[in-house]
Amino acid sequence: MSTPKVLQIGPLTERFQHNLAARYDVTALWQQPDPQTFLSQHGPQFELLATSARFGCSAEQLAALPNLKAICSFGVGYDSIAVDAARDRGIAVSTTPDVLNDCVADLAMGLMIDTSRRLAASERFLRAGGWLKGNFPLARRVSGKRLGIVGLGRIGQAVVKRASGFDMEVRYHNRSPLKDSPHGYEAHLLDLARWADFLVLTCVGGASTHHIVNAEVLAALGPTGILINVARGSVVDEQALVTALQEGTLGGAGLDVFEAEPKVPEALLKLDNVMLLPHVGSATEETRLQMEELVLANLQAFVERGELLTPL
Ligand code: 8YV
Repeated sequence: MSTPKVLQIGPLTERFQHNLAARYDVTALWQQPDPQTFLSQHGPQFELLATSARFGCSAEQLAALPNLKAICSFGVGYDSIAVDAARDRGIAVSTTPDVLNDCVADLAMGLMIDTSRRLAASERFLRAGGWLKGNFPLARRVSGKRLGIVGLGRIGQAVVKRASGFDMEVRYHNRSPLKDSPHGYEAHLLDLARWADFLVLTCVGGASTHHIVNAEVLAALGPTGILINVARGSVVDEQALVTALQEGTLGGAGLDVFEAEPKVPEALLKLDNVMLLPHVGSATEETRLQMEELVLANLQAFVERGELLTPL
C-alpha cells in the first residue's frame, strides 16, 4: 500500500512534524511560494488534511480540494474551519476535545485569582520599589463570589468543578438549558452579567457568538465585575471592553484571547486592571502532547477504518 498523502495547512511542533512525516507523505502548504496557486494545481491529490484551530481551513481552500475526505485539527475550536461547507460535502472533521479541558480551566481560575487579588499588578508594584513607600491597595476576594459561565460545555464544567473549591455560586448562559445541570440557567446573557461577579467565557467562537459581550453586557457586569475570556477574542467587542476598563465601568479583565491576535490593542497594554496572556490556555507540555497524539490517532483511525475518533 502506498503512503497516504496528507496536506498540512500550517506548522505545529517539530515533534508533531516528525511523527506526521514518519507515517504520511506530507505536503506543507505554508511552505509553498503561493499556497492558493499550489492548491488550484494540486488540490485534487489530497483526501486528508491536517490543521489546527489557529490555521483552520477556509472555504476557499476547501473549494480547491475536491477529493477531500477528512480534516483533522489540533485544538478544540473550529471557528477557523469552514465546517458548514465541509458538512455539505460529507467531509469528516475532528478536533481535540477533552484533553485540554483541565489546562484551560486551570488558566481561567488563574486569571480569576490574578484579576481579583491583583497578583501581577502587586508584583509590578513590589519590583518598582512601591512597597518601600507604602502598602499596595486592597484587592478583592475570590472565594464565595458569583460565577457566571457563558457556554457551559466541557471546559465550562471543568471551571465549575474548580470553583466549587472556592465556594462559588454558579449560573450559566447557553442557547438552551442543560438537562441535568444543578446550576441556575439564565436565558439572557445580560441577566447573567447583572448577577455575576465573574463572567467567564468558555463558549464557541464564530458567527453565533460574535460580539455577544458588548458594551451593555460589560456595563451590567459593572465596576466591581471581572470578565475572563479563555474562548475566542471575537466573542467580545474589544473596543467596548477597552472603553469600559478605561472608564472604570468594568472592574477588570483576564484575557487569553484577542480579536486580532497576536496583535493586542495598545490601549489594553497601558491598563493595570487587566491580565493579558498570549493564548496559552492549552499550552502545557502534557496537554499539547495529548493534543498532538489525538490528531495522529484521528488520522490513523480514518485511514484504517474510515472513521474519526473525535468527530465534530
Ligand atoms: C489551540 C485553542 O492550541 O484548542 C483551541 O481551540 O485555541 C488552543 O488550544 C491553539 O489555537 C492551536 O491552534
